[in-house]
Amino acid sequence: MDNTTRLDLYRTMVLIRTYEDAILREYHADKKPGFDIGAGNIPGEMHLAAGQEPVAAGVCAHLRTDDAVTATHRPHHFAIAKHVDLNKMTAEIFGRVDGLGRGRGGHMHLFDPAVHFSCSGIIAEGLPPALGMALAFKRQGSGRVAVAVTGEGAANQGAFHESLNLAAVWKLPVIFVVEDNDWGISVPRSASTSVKSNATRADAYEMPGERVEDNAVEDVYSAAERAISRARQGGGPSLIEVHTLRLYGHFEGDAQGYRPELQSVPGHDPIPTYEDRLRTAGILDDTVVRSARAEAERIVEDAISFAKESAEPSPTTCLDYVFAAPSMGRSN
Ligand SMILES: Cc1ncc(C[n+]2csc(CCOP(=O)(O)OP(=O)(O)O)c2C)c(N)n1
Repeated sequence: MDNTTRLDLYRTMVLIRTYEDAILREYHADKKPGFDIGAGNIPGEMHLAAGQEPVAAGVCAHLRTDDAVTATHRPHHFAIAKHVDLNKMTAEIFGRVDGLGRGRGGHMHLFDPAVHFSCSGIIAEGLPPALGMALAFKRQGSGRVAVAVTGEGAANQGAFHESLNLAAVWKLPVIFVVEDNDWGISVPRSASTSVKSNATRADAYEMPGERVEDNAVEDVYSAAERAISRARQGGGPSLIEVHTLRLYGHFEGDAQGYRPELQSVPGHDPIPTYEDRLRTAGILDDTVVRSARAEAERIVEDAISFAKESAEPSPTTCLDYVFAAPSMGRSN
């Protein structure tokens, strides 16, 4: 891997963390004094991906604009790494008219057709649509690929297994990316999952499966390179599981009393860890760190200002874009 790629990975991770921390501040700012989940500029649940940056940065570094990503209820890191329009994404999170979905979807429902990105609050929901897109890509002979992201909790759902099976049968250009952050809300992986590695499950469907153990962005990058180039060349699906780290709660407001290992988290934060590595290798110094952080701050501040300046949707438009059969709502 060349040094330009290493620095790009670092900058992507810094941008993601800067964004998540800014959303964290904005989310809590007007929910005081008591935590009121429905109050403020960003009402509703918020699932942040701080700590999981290596997964998105390492995978998306190989993607083209016309490749597709279907992400999860914890989508910001993949959206940023896939170059979703950050201004429109932030306006969507704030529920404003200039949002990707005109402010109707919120942070779990970000759709950006310009870069083929989507996500959903329904876990494992993104896998079947990724297969559909991959089938179209294969028929077009375009070399495009679809990446379907899921948490390790969602990897116990039927949709996950059905999707792996069909992708293997049809030899589709799809890459399943499992983010194993050890927890499905408050349920530890050991209480929900029969296998130590989802790579084993890939074996069962006779597709390559790889587990990256250490949340290291360069290892994710290498695993993704193998899987994505294989898919582009007609080799079919693969699975990559990354043992990653959810640095914050399942959702904002989660007290995490169930999670004793949190005390040891600072030593495992992937960004300072990577920063140290690059410093030791002589690739990064204080100047680069400062400029990466300043650039990220500028981009994120612009996005948040854009969102705040955008209007809230008018209540008179609340039924616009709602699809219903003509007879619905009629008594006859
Ligand atoms: C079909 C469905 N069942 C249950 C839920 C409620 N739910 C939201 S997140 C979550 C846990 C997801 O855990 P995991 O897949 O490991 O992802 P993580 O939150 O750790 O990123 C559950 C059960 C849901 N959104 N959709």
